[in-house]
Amino acid sequence: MYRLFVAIDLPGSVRAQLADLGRELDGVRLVPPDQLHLTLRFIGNADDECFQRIKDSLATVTSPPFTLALAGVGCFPSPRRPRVIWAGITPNERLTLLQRAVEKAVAAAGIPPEERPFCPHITLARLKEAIPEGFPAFQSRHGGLSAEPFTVEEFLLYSSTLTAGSALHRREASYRLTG
Ligand code: 2AM
Repeated sequence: MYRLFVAIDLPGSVRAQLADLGRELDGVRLVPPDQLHLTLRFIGNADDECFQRIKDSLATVTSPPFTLALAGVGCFPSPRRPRVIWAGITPNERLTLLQRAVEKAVAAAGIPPEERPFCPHITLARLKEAIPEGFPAFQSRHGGLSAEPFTVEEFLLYSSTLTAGSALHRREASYRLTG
């Protein structure tokens, strides 16, 4: 059984910038730098046959490469009961189109549609308890966060294995963006 999600990976320089950012936060569980990613679609559990269907269906997705820029930091699901702290993404039509194409491909593989709207973000940290005291100051410091823009040239199918308190992500397939 696999626990799957589709994501965009980040260049090392962007990971490093986000890791530096995370270090400003106390009392949170930081996402390890090598696991920082932008989720396009969380799929969840899939057996071998379903995994294969998803893997094949994603290969039909087409998109040209495009540039992404990060902007701002925030928390989900609400400032009063936050669970994660994230870095935001500047609105990007190509990203929206890619996410829709991924959604379509996943649906074609027999996965029920995602009901929640797509809110592109990169999770930096998960909260153990309340929001850290320094968060409002952190948020105003990084309201205009602009890690260097980067080109997205592929997206990936990942499996995630839950271990005590963390998750191991494994690249199952990668898909080049061309055109
Ligand atoms: P996140 O980006 O907010 O951390 C792998 O678990 C990825 O899928 C994570 O990046 C996670 O969100 C995202 N995801 C979305 N919905 C999820 C869910 N219901 N359970 C676990 N992960 C989910």
